[in-house]
Amino acid sequence: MPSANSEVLAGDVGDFDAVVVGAGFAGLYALHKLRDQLGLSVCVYEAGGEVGGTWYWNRYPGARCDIESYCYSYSFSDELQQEWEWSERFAGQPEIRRYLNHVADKFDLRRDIQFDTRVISATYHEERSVWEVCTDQDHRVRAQFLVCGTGNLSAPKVPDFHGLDSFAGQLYCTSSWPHQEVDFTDQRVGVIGTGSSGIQVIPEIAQQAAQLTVFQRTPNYATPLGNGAMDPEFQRYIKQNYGTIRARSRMNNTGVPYDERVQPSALDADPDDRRRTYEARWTEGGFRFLKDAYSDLLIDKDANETAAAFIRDKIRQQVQDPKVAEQLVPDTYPYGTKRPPLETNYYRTFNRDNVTLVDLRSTPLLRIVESGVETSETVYELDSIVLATGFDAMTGPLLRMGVRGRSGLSLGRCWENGPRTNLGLMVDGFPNLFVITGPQSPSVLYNMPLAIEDHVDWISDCIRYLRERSVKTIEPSAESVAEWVSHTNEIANATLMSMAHSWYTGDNIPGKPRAFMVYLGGAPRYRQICDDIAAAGYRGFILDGAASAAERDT
Ligand code: NA7
Repeated sequence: MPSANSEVLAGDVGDFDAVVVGAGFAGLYALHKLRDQLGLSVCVYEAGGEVGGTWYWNRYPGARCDIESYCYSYSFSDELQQEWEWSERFAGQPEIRRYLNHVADKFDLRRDIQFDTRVISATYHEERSVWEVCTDQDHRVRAQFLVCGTGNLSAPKVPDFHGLDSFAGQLYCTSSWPHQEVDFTDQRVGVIGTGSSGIQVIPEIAQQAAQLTVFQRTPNYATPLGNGAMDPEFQRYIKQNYGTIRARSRMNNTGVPYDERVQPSALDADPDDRRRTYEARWTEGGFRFLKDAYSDLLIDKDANETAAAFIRDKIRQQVQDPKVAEQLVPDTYPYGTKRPPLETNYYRTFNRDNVTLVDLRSTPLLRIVESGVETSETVYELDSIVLATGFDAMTGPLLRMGVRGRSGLSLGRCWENGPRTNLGLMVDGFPNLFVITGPQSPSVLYNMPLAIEDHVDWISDCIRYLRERSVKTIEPSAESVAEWVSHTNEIANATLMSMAHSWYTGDNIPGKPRAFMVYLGGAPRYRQICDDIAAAGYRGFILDGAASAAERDT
């Protein structure tokens, strides 16, 4: 069996059953599942120098997950669950990376991963029903199955600020932070961007820099993360009850075993009760404020406004300067329709003498100059600029990979008006191409490790089904894709979620087609749909060029 270990020289690497792209949470589990449980020969390509994916690249100070770590972790191995100890409720990036390295060691994954190697093209050859994958290290490899574990937030957006190259100081991106520690002591630092990454990095840099200038275009609704040391008693409880906890997590739309106290309507609640509910969820932290209070917050604008108003008041209470507070208060879109960041000391950071907020809505950023950032008002002289400007989310990582399906059709052409998938897992015209947590699946609105496990399990079951029947190819029918796209749009349109300009809709990337890219029907319902389709012999899919057994029988 060929191997993809680092001894492999550039050139023709040979034939595999499956090529997996990416060695983050998704790629690691896909390798384990396909190689160790299905017995396939698997080659993994990873652009980073180690395992970790998102958690390899986003190593900026303050980077941390915002789903509780005992949930934001694999569930597939009870031994792994039992042996790993989380030190904090919400683990920081170094700890998550240590965890993923532990997983790679435990399951002996590295020997089949080619690091520092980026896939630059993947072409489907119809006559042989194989994918040919080429890398920037001149590897060429063929496989029956191509499994993309490329992540949803792995293609950084670097805004084309006029003059960016002219900046004489240091330029950093949160999404590709240097490996060596960055020391901002005595520096004048500018951070551009106040999404989740900016909101995590700003309080950290503020503690070190001589002067921090935050350039904010759109204020966010950030609620407290509620982090702290992991309570040993709670850790013991989790380990004793992991099975139940995971089962409950999987039945929750966020993938976390919240207490199921969510009430139907914020509007029906007595205002005092509602305030107490919001106060309690605020204090408890995590996504409880959004997901565990009232179920109409993302459906009814007036209901949403009750939560938004509560958060605005909280921002005003935390920020001493009323003018700065007003600039930090979001008022142009409903709460939760941009990915809501969770914060630790973010708003209070603006009370520090060394921190200045620049409101880019009233004084737009004109250009980057040699000495810093020029807005319509002035030039901010800086030693370092940190870009926390986000990602070409969901579709970006796939479209940058140069994928071509039947008849040489590029994925970019196929998705020129937005992503088109069945279940967010497969694309018509691209046989045997599987996307883990792809667009139009619950993905980023569910707990990612569980979303990944669900998808990898489905993919693995599908491949097993094909192999047992000597079926060479599977792809969704054009009709099933059209139905899924319209189903996902219909659900999204019944919510407030498209009302903001966000990476959920592609609005953050100039020229990107607008489409809501996450399935909003909830992970439990979604999982049931996926299971039903598989149980019906892959209804809606074409096997070896013919409709699935279920459709032939009807
Ligand atoms: P986000 O959430 O997309 O945030 C990017 C931030 O950068 C946001 O405040 C943007 O303002 C700002 N931005 C982007 N382009 C510009 C330009 N050209 N000028 C000024 N400001 C700009 O990315 P994050 O990395 O913070 O978070 C991504 C996800 O990673 C997060 O949701 C978690 O799931 C993990 P805007 O809002 O567009 O006005």
